Amino acid sequence: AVKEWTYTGVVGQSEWSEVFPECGGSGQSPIDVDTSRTRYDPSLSPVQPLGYGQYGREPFTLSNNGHTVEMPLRSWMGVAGLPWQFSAIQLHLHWGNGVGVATGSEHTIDGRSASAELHVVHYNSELYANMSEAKTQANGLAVLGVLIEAGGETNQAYTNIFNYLGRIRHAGQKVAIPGFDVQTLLPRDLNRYFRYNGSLTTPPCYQSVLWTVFAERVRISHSQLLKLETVLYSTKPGVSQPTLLQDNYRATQPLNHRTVLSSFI
Ligand code: SG4
Ligand code: ZN
Repeated sequence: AVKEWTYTGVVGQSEWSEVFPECGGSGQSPIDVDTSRTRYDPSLSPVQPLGYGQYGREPFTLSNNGHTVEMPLRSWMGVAGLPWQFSAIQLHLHWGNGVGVATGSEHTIDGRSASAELHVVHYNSELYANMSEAKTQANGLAVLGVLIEAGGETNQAYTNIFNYLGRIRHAGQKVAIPGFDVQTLLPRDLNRYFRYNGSLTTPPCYQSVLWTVFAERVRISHSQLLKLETVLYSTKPGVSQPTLLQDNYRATQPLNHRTVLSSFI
């Protein structure tokens, strides 16, 4: 059976490791990237999304899984510029609660949070047959992380997702949405990023992820952020007290023995 977990409450994140031992490991994610301690690695080449723009006529499926809004990607989408070939699996977001200070991202840079964070999850298709085989293995997964700030104009790329959040307000709901160029969700500059070995940021917290966190942030408008933060519920349809799906980000974890590499000076 799948064990349940939440971000707060009885089995909140400080208790994850009691049920999911890997969550107490020494190489966990997310982390704070302390830019005074990153190491420039000239061998880190630009990240190259493969086929993100070839969405064709096929719709994507957007779902509320109770922990996030998630969108499976096509099997032929992938990413190059990493030490192995990785195939895309899905993307999802993390965010805050619409009140007070700008929190919501999982990674922080020099102690500062962004308002939200996009994750594009890939598996190592050179070494492993599929996602379930890869997700427990070192370098089995590669996640691209994009910090999202609020302010300014409507971001049309994110509208492709946010327009449909009202159709999947409750956990377990799905909606088909028109295909769009997934690369438009990423920052323009894919040359500058931080790279480190970490984990899934949710249980079971497998330490299998080669993380790429882009230095450039993307912007969405304040009203787009507010929509993301207030439209979805973590509860199933029909419950008497629906709970908003908010603050679905994990606290930063100790870096311990690890070094964060940067692709730029
Ligand atoms: C979200 O909960 C996704 O819905 C999960 O996807 C994902 O787990 C999990 O986040 C952890 O991913 O990039 N934040 S993260 O480290 O991709 C996996 C599913 O459960 C295994 C399908
Ligand atoms: Zn994530």
